Amino acid sequence: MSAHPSRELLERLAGARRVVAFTGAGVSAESGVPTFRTTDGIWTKFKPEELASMEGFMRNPELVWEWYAARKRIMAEVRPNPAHEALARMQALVPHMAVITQNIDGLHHRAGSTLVYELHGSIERNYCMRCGRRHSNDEVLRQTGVPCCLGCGGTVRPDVVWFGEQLPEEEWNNAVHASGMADVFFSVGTSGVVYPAASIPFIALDAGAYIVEVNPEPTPLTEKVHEYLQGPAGSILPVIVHTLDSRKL
Ligand code: BJW
Repeated sequence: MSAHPSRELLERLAGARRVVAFTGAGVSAESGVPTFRTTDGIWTKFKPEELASMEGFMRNPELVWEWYAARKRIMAEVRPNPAHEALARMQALVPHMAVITQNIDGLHHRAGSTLVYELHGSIERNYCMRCGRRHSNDEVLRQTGVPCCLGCGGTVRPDVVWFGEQLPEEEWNNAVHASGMADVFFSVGTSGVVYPAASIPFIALDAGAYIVEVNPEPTPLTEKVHEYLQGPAGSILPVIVHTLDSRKL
């Protein structure tokens, strides 16, 4: 195990036609966005079924909205970190690059990645549970408590995927397709325990991709990968991109 990319990885990247990066909360940790399952993660303080499920929302919508309003404010302030920036730069160095993210923070887009599949929705969107009308964060944060639809008065919820809910079909199908086509596949900053997203690296593995994991801690995927780069994504990914870039000069 190492924090430095192998010669094989660099050669495979230099020859790759399609590269995929699959990311989780760890890629945004160095931007100041809390992760879920690390020792100081969100789920050590809150129960997932209370905050990220329809049952929890129906039981206590005020509590769920209080949590999302706070996270919306945090995520509006944070900036992409060197890991997001490295992935955005990587797309200029390979013929085709897709980012598949479980994160709702929009930081890959903000760093400049252009092909991003958001499997768990977006903190920037909200919709009415009765009529489907979309509401901006400004519109919901201006209201106190549980926001109401400006059209029909129904209850508005964040456009994110809670436990027990299906992932957005088009994003999921695109992610599966991209993973099955990848020559090199990075799994970055995810504990790999939430399904169906956690099956994405295995689709790439079964299709013959070279699998690289970047994470300070091992995960259920670690023993299956071709290369495990142990450490923070904000240190490891820039080194890979810099080395790849200097080889192309
Ligand atoms: C760093 C780092 C640094 C730190 N650099 N790395 C058994 C029982 C009950 C349910 C199930 C079950 N088996 C399967 C299920 C279903 C369930 C599930 O998987 N549960 C498991 C937890 C057991 N899945 C679902 O319910 C999904 N839907 C579904 O299955 O639908 C089926 C269906 C079919 C037909 C009809 C209807 C339904 C939906 C899952 C939705 C997950 N939603 C959340 C919240 C999103 C909204 C929000 O954020 O508010 O998504 S939960 C949360 O976990 C969030 C994340 O995207 C997701 C994954 O977490 P992630 O990204 O991996 O973060 P962490 O914190 O776990 O890991 C961070 C990692 O980073 C760590 O490894 C660190 O080491 C590392 N790290 N610093 C690099 N600097």
